[in-house]
Amino acid sequence: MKIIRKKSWQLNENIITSKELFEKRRSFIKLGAATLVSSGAIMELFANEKLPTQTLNYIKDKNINNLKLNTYEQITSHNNFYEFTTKQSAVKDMAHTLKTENWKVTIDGLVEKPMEVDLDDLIKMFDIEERIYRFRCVEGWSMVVPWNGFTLSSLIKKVKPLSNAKYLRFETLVDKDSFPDQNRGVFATLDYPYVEGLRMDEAMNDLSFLAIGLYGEVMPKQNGAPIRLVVPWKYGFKSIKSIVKISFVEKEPLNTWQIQNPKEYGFYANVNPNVDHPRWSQKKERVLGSFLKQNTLMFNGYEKEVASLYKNMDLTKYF
Ligand SMILES: Nc1nc2c(c(=O)[nH]1)N[C@H]1C(S)=C(S)[C@@H](COP(=O)(O)O)O[C@H]1N2
Ligand SMILES: [Mo]
Repeated sequence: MKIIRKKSWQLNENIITSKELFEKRRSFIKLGAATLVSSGAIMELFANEKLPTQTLNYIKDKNINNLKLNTYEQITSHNNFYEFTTKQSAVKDMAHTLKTENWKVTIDGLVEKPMEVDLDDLIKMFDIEERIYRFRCVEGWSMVVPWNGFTLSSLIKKVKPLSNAKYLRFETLVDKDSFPDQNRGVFATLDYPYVEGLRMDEAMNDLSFLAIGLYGEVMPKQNGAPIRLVVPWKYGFKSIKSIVKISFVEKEPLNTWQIQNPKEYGFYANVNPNVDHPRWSQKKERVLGSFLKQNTLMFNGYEKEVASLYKNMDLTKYF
């Protein structure tokens, strides 16, 4: 029986994948029930089979706002991930081609301690917590997700930015074997890599989060495995998936959607019901799984936490 090597961010139990359990169980059934009940280890094996297995160990969010969570099924079946396809319902079944083994993250630019680090080692540096956040896509749909991960600020403190580091720039993996749209040359939907950015004070805000899982499970591929950004007061496109590089820079980076269509998308992309998208209203949103629309909240409901970041800015100009 193969037992996966324990990582500090996993439960202190022997974790056995469901496939291995299934095969073990089948061979035990062949042996017969008498042999089965005699062993404590086997009973443990069955106890472990309660699926889905929770693989992450984390500090729970108290959910003081009483947000109603979307289901795992909803969160993992309606996705924007253009590296696969622009069809939200199709990402789920295509995402298996994303190769997340031996994932490395490069942290470079204006920092005292640049590094290229294995994701497993990076994760070990931080306490994993749960964050239950609203998530609002610029297209007008939304959801509530229990993410697992660590604050971006805790990572920033580790690498010690230099005083001239004013922005962070993030990049998604480029790999033609992982992502079919990157294999389409001039017919690709976007210029890759997908790029996003944050101002230093935005990145240091306690809400800015690097997620490695959701619902206590490692990040599903369609949601941006193995590590993605979550910035809950901004439109979803800021929350870049499958990150391989974080660079500390002096100038405001150009993000993918600004490059793609600067009249419609800017750098800030704060959720704002009072500033319409040029082609549609942003006043309302449809929560995944609901029939009726609900009002969109200023800064997606995080006004208290982030409004001060923008106090002297004209939010119709810096959209
Ligand atoms: N690399 C990459 N990151 C991305 C995207 C993408 O196409 N590629 N789409 C963005 C958009 S528009 C949204 S709404 C969210 C969707 O995240 P979800 O699929 O987990 O809901 O991911 C964002 N991050
Ligand atoms: Mo989006």
